[in-house]
Amino acid sequence: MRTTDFLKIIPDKPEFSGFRACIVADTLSSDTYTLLHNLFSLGQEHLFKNWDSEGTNDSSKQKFFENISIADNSYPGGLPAYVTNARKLLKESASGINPFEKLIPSQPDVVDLSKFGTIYDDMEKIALTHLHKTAIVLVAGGLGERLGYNGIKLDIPVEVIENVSYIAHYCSVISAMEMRCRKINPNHQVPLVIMTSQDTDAATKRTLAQNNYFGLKSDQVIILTQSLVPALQDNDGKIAKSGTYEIIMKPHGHGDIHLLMHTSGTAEKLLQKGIEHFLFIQDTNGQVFNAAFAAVGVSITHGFDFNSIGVKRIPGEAVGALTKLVGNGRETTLNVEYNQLEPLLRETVNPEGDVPDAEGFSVFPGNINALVIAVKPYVKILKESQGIIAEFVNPKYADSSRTVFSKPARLETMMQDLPKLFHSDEKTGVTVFDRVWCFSADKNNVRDAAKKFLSGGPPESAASAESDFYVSGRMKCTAAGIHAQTSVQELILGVPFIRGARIILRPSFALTRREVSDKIKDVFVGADATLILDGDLIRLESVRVENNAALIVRAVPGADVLVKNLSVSAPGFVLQLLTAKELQDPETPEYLKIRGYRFVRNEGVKEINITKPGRWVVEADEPCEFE
Ligand code: UGB
Repeated sequence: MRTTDFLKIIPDKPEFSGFRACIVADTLSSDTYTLLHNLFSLGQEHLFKNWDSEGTNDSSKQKFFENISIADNSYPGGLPAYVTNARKLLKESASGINPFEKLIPSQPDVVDLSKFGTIYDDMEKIALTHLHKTAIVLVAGGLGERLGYNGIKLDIPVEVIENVSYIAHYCSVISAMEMRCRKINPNHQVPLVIMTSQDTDAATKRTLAQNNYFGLKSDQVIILTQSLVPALQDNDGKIAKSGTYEIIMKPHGHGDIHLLMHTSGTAEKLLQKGIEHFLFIQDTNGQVFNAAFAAVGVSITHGFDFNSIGVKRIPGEAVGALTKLVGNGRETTLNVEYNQLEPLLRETVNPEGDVPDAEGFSVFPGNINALVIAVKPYVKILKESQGIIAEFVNPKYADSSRTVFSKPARLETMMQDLPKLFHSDEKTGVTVFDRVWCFSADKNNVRDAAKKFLSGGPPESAASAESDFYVSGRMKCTAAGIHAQTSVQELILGVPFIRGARIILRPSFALTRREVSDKIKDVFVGADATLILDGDLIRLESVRVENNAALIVRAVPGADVLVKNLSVSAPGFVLQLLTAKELQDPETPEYLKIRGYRFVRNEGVKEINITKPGRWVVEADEPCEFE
């Protein structure tokens, strides 16, 4: 378009004179002209009001064009598509259209794996044969500000005995998966896709590089970065500004993962490479892999194209509810956000809303955003939707006229909403696990966590996540016949921490519940004792780790280590509360402050490190190699 033609669409009003002058004198690229033309056609001329003439604030103008071009390029169909989608959704919202109109909610059908047993083990066994067809997708665009941690949440330690971070833990699971794939393909790499955001991208890349990708190869880690979307100031979808040259940008939500899996071609590429299931996980859930493999087994046996790992949920809890919705000629199981569930239930099936059962739980399991998605139908849905999954808008209206916003809104999307685009031949399912076994996130700072605990909800803080991490370690061992003692619950800064045996079975040692029982016989771990096992060929027979003592066994791949007839009793790791001074002290690491304690290592920690492959027996102090 020529400048003279373009000028015709800019209103000939004083408030646009600066912009007109700027355009005449400028040498904008043809892409920018197209974008400008689109913005004017979309009624976004307010963006150019009161611009200075050429020569004044030119760098701000330049920045404006850069930002708006990024927003245009990041969204399939560009800003015209974004604004068109926004107008439709804003209109529906303003007219109070109920997204659940004519839908009747009921308890979803679930596969119940909340108890261990043969079926549980069978599901894990099936998943083990499928590891080479599984890839991990980690959404990590959120910052840790809400929990008082000024860094990426992936860097927070899951536990502070050995300070293993969430990302290190997840990568060690991937290495362990690869180890088990070696029989099929010695060079197999399990793909890891990480979604970052502007807030987390640089720090995530830095942490990976500084730690040599935690043992993975850099080319198996695919990083996709989500962009912000323009905020909207009114029902007409006008893009909101915060100054003459700044547009307000806001996060689009974790559903962006689907957009990026599509636009980057990652989903399609991994399908071509033989990946059949994606396992979607969040940034801070240390227990997710306890359940994830059994869930993959369920997806395979039940033919689920979308399988949500579900947990028992307390009515009103801020966790999405997995709900069967029947109506409009269809029956689907979807995530209904907790704030939508209550009115939906009241209007349809129960005027009392979401009521607790005899055990205090809702009949609608909680969605923890741990999802198993079959890749083939996924790629099909992505192509159909361009990766834009069930966007919604949630404007805060200034009054009942629903015409004025009290603050700018934006379109949002959630990863768990993918089944909203499913056809009748795609199958969704829910697999319910014991909550502590599969989910304990780190989302809240100590003060908020203590409040949540007081009001009867899960605290979801660093301390409760670590406490639950150990609880799940004890569950794993108890199910394998090990005596793992539990002790009292103590409140640390108002957050519950359950004392008991701290058993950390690194993924290298066991990925499935069955692997634990195959490797450990006649073992006792006392309250406040610590047992850490790291190595795929370690076995324990007749071992006692007395109260407060600690035993760590590490072995390199190929080291077949039998630890037997061993008893450890000297004090190992001791939990020490931070003092009020330490809590205030800028020198105290934030990852400790968000917990309120540290573990102090004593000399009595018994550590067995086998650094050479071979067959080893450890009975007394010295490891002994034989054969
Ligand atoms: N995340 C991103 O990667 N990008 C984003 O733009 C936003 C988040 P939150 P949320 O499991 O407890 C969800 O913020 O959205 C990542 C469900 O809606 O912790 O409040 C972020 O880094 C809810 O139904 O969760 O709530 C993190 O890894 C319930 O299931 C992940 O997305 C709840 O999660 C989740 O982000 C839950």
